[in-house]
Amino acid sequence: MLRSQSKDLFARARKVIPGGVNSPVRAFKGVGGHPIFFKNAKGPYVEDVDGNSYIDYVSSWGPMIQGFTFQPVVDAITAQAQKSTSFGAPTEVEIELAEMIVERFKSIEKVRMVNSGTEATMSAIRLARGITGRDKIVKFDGCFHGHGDSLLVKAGSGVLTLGLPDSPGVPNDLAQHTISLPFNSIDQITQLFDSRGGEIAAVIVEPIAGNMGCIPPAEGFLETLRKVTRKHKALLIFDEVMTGFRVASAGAQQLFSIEPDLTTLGKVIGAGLPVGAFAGKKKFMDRLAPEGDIYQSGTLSGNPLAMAAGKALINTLDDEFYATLTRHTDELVLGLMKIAAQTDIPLRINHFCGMFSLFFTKQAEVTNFDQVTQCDVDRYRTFFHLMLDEGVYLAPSAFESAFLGGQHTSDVFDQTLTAAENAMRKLHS
Ligand code: KE4
Repeated sequence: MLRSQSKDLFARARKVIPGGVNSPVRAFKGVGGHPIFFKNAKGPYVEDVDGNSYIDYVSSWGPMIQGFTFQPVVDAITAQAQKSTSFGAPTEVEIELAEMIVERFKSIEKVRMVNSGTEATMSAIRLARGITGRDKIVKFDGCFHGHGDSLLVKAGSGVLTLGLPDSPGVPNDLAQHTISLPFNSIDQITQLFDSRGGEIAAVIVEPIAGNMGCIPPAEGFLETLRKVTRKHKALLIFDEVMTGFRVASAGAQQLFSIEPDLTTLGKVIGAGLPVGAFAGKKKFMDRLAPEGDIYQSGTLSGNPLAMAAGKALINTLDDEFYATLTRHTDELVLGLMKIAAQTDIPLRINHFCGMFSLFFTKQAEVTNFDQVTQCDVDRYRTFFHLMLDEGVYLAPSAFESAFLGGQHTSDVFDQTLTAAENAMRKLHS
């Protein structure tokens, strides 16, 4: 496939945008080559500036769970734009989206909207520190919670892709308050709380890790986090920016029946417009200004366009939608595993409703960061480009999850599996 216009645009972009992109993972550093510039998308398909069409499994990193240019979302944005894009004052649509979230998440009584997942997690951390009067936070290696200073420690996603153990610019005085443990390390989290529980404000976790590839929680891991945080009066924060409204209507906390103290959301709740949210019980959320003394704010927080878009999208995400998406995800994963077996390619796939990750490895399972780093990233890189040339757009990094949604129907899977068959045959040769 010719992608000369993307290449030219990338050269032009690099003159005025750092690295030619507005977010590092888009730069293809994880897979080599230059990024693809898109101009159009519909349903499960995206079209690049050279006129090439691809089946998309990036889903704008999660929001497009009903596919691109989903008409109810387009109509909602268009209608709202006619009334104004923003007021800087309260609107009814903000209440409506907050009510939808409260209705679905048992652990949530109040919601504060922000403009990104990063804002959501950094605000949740400040809230937890303010409530407990403690400074230490615990995260897990390979989990990514956005680029807030306290959380850029052994992070996943783009940080992992670029091999940046931590980022310069984060003061040591701050980084020292972040403790990062191996994901799924039940013993280590128990020992940490037994020895230093009284210092810890919060544990923040992706309940299903999606930023080192998709890694499920080990049996008892989330339950242990819930137990030790409750015992030592620290807050448990589920970062469901990726899993919220994706793996189930009420995210991973619904799948695993765990009630965190705070939840962060993003992606799907904005339907592709900039939105994040942090939420929890009244007793925690009412500590936020102007009700309480812990400050957080945002000029465009609760932006009516984004609220209208999120509401229109979430309105279509009912139980039947998730049952179908679960079935479709299983169908695609089974098909890919069959092809790998037929072509004798060692492949593991971790998956949940609407998301999956490919690990090229002979390891029996991939359940933590160390095992992720032992996977064949070069083979992923080659597979990515082979699939691209077959018209399938996967995540441009081995340390990301792939996403599918309501528009990925069986005929789309047939096209995908044919592409995978061709790619894996070439991979093997
Ligand atoms: P944003 O600030 O990018 O909206 O959200 C940060 C964030 C927080 N928590 C989780 C679990 C996340 O996955 C993310 C962002 N996800 C990445 C993709 N893995 C965003 C893509 C990018 O960085 O460009």
